[in-house]
Amino acid sequence: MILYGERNPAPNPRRVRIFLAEKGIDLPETRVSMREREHKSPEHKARNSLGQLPTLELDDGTMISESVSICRYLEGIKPEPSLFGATPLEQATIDMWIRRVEFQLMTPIGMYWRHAHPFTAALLTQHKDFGESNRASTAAVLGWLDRELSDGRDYLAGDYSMADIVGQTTLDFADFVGLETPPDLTHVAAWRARMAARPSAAA
Ligand SMILES: N[C@@H](CCC(=O)N[C@@H](CS)C(=O)NCC(=O)O)C(=O)O
Repeated sequence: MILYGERNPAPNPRRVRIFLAEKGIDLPETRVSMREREHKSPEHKARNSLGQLPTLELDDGTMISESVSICRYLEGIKPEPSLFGATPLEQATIDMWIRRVEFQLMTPIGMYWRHAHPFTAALLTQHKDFGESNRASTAAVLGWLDRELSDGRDYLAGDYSMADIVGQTTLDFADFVGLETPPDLTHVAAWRARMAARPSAAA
């Protein structure tokens, strides 16, 4: 297998690296430089027609994109330790939290990055007012997340899972773009500290 990815702060390839570290799977990443726009090259678009990272190439040449889908595949071939849940309820709860993080949290952070951040200004026509509006949207979702975590649970979906990896990478990327978690959100801060203490956080 060949894993195509990019260094931090790119959050989606990092999800897979953290997952691999947690699973104890040794799969080095082949870098596709986003700075050099290699992810939009014909060579990479032949792997992933969206020109995005990460992409996993299987030994028979099959390509899998989407970070969560890549991790689901890897979970299938190495089920332990389980990061997508064992029972139907665990699996549904983890899936619910992955979707909530992606739709509720990653969406405004991604829109801020695309429409308000100077690093992306050369890549698209920015709608600055819309971009800036995502600062308040992100803050509102973080407040909701803090209330969710105030019930005393250590992880988003029960035990540590893929949902936490998606959340961790999303909020670390939010820090990078300038949407830091407000310090008064103590439950989110404690949950993030739990993730940051795991050796996989270095991925
Ligand atoms: N939903 C995809 C998102 C992939 C994605 O947006 N990756 C970024 C790098 S972190 C990328 O390739 N951005 C370039 C683009 O979207 O054109 C996933 O989870 O893998």
